[in-house]
Amino acid sequence: MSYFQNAQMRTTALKLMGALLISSPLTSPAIAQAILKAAPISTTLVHSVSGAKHTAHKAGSAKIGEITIEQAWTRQAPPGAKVVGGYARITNSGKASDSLVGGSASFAERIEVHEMKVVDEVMRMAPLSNGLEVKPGETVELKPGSFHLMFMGATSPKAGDIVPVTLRFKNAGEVKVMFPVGPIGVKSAPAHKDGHGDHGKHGKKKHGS
Ligand SMILES: [Cu+2]
Repeated sequence: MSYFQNAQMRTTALKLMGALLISSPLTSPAIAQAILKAAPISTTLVHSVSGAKHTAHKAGSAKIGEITIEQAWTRQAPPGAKVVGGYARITNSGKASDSLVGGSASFAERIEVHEMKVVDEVMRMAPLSNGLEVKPGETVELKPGSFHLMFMGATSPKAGDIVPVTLRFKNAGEVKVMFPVGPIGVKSAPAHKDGHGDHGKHGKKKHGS
């Protein structure tokens, strides 16, 4: 019998190996990438649709205070582009308003929080100087064509990688979120589509604590 009881466990293990190897200075990034590629991204990254307890350690998810971040992602920039968008779903389960005001990432000079708005009948993006408010009990989606993070002066992350980003909230403070990176031009999260059929296969299994 195989050491790994099923494909899901094997996949998760591969992911962990890949992550460890990437963090090890002794290992070639190419080897780590090969291992990550061997693990189908769709089965492992995000099982975080519900259950805050379950989300804290998943790629794309994090929690700080009353703020929960889910389904964070970014994408590879087109060749030559120095800016790239970042997206996530942010929920405030507290009793006070909070605002996403910025953050930092090793691959970007700075992070701005942008909105899209129509100026002279043209959709343009503009920084939100006071940040993006998330009211008590509300969920705000950062997504293409709407609110988004803008990684400025960025060295593009590579499709298939998972990159650390620190998000800063006015009240809750800073939180690190791992952003899966999708291919150039994609309009939705690389690892997760609402309604995908994957949950049933491993819903009863533990995958991490
Ligand atoms: Cu923007």
